[in-house]
Amino acid sequence: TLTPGVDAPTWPAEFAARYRAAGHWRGETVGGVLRARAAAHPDRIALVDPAPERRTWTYRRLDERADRLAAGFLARGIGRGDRVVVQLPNVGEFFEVVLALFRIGALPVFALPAHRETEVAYFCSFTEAVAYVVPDTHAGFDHRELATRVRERTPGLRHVFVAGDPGGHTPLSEVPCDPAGPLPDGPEPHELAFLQLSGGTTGVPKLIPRTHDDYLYSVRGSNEICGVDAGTRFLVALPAAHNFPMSSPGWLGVLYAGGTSVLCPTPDPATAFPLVERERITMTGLVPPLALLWTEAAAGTPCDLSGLELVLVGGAKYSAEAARRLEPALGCRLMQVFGMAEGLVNYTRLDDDPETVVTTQGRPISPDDEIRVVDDAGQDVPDGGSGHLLTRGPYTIRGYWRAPEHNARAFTEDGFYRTGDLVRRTPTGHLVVEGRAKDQINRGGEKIAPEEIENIVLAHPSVHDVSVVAVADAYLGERSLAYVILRRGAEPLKPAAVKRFVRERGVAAYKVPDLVEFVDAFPQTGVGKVSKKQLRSSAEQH
Ligand code: J2J
Repeated sequence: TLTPGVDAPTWPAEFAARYRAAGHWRGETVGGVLRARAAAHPDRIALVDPAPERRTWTYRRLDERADRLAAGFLARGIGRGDRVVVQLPNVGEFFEVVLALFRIGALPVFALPAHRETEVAYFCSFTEAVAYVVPDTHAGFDHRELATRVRERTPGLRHVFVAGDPGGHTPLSEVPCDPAGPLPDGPEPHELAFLQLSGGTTGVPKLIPRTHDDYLYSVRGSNEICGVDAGTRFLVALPAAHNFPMSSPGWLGVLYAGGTSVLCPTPDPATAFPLVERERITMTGLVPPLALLWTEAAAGTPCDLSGLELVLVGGAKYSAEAARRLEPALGCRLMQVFGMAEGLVNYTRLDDDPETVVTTQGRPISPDDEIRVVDDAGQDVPDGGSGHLLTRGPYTIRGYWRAPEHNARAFTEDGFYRTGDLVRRTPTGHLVVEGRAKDQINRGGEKIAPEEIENIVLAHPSVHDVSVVAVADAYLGERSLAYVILRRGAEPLKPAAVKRFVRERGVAAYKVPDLVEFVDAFPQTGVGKVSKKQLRSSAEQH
């Protein structure tokens, strides 16, 4: 399961050799990096979990905790190549667990705290996971009950570990043990480190296989661009399991540089601003709706935000008007980031002129990131024109995990990833995101695959057909609207009933349609297919 090229396509040998020769892939692993930092500066603070009472981890303690937890996982038969679905909020245990798994070469599968039964059961069965790690409760929701239901549906799942009160499951606190001897060899740098979730355009999310070599290159490159060093105090405001707060430059960048990550339980200004002051935060990453909230709340806050040096904003389009207001309001620098869990990450640069920072989404990390902007026929558009963004490079995957049919569509024959984003490239090589060709809704940075929700709504006995589309929203950028055609003779439904039906099927709350509208027919394309384009433009009248 760890052999690159077997469960997922990997880079052809000549590309791998080139990326090594260029010094991009340095033969490091995450477990090795933690070990090296713990040896170099054992007493520096790596991690702060401020709630409910403040806990800190030095580099030495984090390294030791990872070892003991790794030994405990091994003692329970979890080892190299095994998949473990990790669904933890921004708590210290998240770091202990994933660093222990990295160390033994077991693959975390990064679920988000918002995921529910339908998603988690799918991650567990599709990845043949042996274990699932949850908090007891989070944001008023009991994850132990969710774990019980997931376990009933997934016989292959051998363990459920709970951070906190375990209910009927195994307490995570019982897992760590003294390693009997040295731990067995960890993973090789070219092997998979974890499976990350794709935003998704299809009925089920695709899994993204990242290697230690490629991921650590993107992290190191991000650190250089963002100026992350041992003095950086980074606020993990977004869910730590998401690719953006993990690697752009994120908590992993901070760990790489020997700095300090501070976990933010929720990213609203009321929670985050006091932490920024108390923990002397220098850097954070936000999605555009949060950046708007922070910008608006800054004027009235009694909190001292003057330690903030840099705020990264990305995950969805950030309007130039909003971007212009951030620096004066927060008294720090803005950097736009346009990234994707599949790989390619673009940043504006600290020495870009202010107009470039507010009007573009940045340029790639690496000189070896290959960018193509093509028309519908796949032909390169002239410089400055808009088109589909294709990319290939030293930290962009060559295929999703166990998805050969989808890979044939999502990648070109010569290995370029079709991002589904529509962009324009400026003469300086900066990209401006102009739209999207993929069937996805970007709800303030949270991605929704309409097909996934349509499949759920279709299961309702009164529903004949459904189409889920994006509608513009001043705050979130986009919200979701479900156009529903009822069966002839069916009892009329209320929008709330459709929403409840989706929620009760067990999906993340952000995927429940914001709006539901009943129609007699969808606009048709020439070949009788539902025209999403027309639906979107009628949705724009809302
Ligand atoms: C417009 N669209 C954007 C931006 C992402 C850093 C930052 C973000 C992500 C992320 C990430 C955008 N403007 N600034 O992984 O490391 C949309 C695009 C893209 C998709 C990827 C990172 N930044 N997007 O958002 O895998 O459509 O990663 O293809 O969740 O988000 O989504 P995701």
